[in-house]
Amino acid sequence: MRLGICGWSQSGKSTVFDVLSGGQVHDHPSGRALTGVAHVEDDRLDFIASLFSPKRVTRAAVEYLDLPGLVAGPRSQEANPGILADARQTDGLIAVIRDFAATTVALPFGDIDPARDFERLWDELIFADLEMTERRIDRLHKDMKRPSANRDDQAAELACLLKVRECLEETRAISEADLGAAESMMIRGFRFLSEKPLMVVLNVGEEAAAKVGVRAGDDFGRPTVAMCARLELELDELPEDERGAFMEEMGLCCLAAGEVVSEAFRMLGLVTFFTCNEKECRAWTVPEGTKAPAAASAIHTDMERGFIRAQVVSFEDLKELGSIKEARAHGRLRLEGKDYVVREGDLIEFRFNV
Ligand SMILES: Nc1nc2c(ncn2[C@@H]2O[C@H](COP(=O)(O)OP(=O)(O)OP(=O)(O)O)[C@@H](O)[C@H]2O)c(=O)[nH]1
Ligand SMILES: [Mg+2]
Repeated sequence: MRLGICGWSQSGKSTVFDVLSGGQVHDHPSGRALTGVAHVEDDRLDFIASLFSPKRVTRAAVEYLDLPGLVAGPRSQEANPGILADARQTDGLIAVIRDFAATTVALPFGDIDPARDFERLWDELIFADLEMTERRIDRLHKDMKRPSANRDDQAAELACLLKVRECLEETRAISEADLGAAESMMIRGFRFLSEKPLMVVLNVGEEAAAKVGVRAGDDFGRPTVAMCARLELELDELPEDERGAFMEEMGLCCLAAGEVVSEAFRMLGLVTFFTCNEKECRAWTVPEGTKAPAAASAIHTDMERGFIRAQVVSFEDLKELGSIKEARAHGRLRLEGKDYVVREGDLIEFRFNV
């Protein structure tokens, strides 16, 4: 899974990136996108590992892309589509919106107004998509003037892109363009930005740090997590035994980084399941609705081909009963067939035959 971190310049994107990717990178080259991989902290995996004492614990991995800041003002329409081109190669976007008032950090629009900043960011995404659509429409018009063996395909693509353009011109997401299944397939290769799952990290100042966490009923109409990115980064750098006292001093009740990852998984429609034996305990992510054999193929394709059954226990049952043995004794260890849909938190042992 790959998530792009985007937003206006100086909104705190690189700081959020450092928090999410565990602060491994300290040098953010200006004007270039930077990639970092983070392993998702998960208490459930730690609990399961404590039961099996495996040699290795492997966490789910997320790749983050720290994008250069979008520019406001006259240069925006020429500069921003280029900056956003990298953002197309992601599965979803995290928009970092500034809500901290440091006088030393420049404000692209002169003042702090998260709702406006989000709206303008959305306009930039739409504009970049629109520009790409228009380029393709022009190309098709030109190509269609010449004889061609695939005229029908060209005409179908043109009709589809005209619908897309109409939608974008009204600053609506492409998902609202009312496209049929074949049309949706046709435009998949464009990797439109306004079609991607999008969430917001509201980067709040130190004085509002106590209010971090998930926000419902937000201003943005998107899943939103409030975070004081700079403070969380400072906390990451402290020895573990000093964190509690520092958090108390700053009035920080909890950390938001974990919430961002959970919200991102939710918005992408991903579920996490676990496998564990004496060798390795591991977290895997698959799209919601994945059936057991396809989940097994995430581990090894042979396991899908030779799939016989899945032995499943939910994390809640395992936690409550404390061991696989007790789960079995209470009938909570289920044997599921090839139509079983994997659920969030399942611990699965695949039985297969190759
Ligand atoms: N006071 C305060 N400063 C912050 C906070 N988050 C980020 N900053 C500061 O704001 C400045 C910009 O942060 P970056 O994370 O580099 O912002 P960016 O969005 O990556 O900037 P560009 O890549 O240049 O667009 C840095 O000096 C940060 O220390 C915050 O929550 N509070
Ligand atoms: Mg940056």
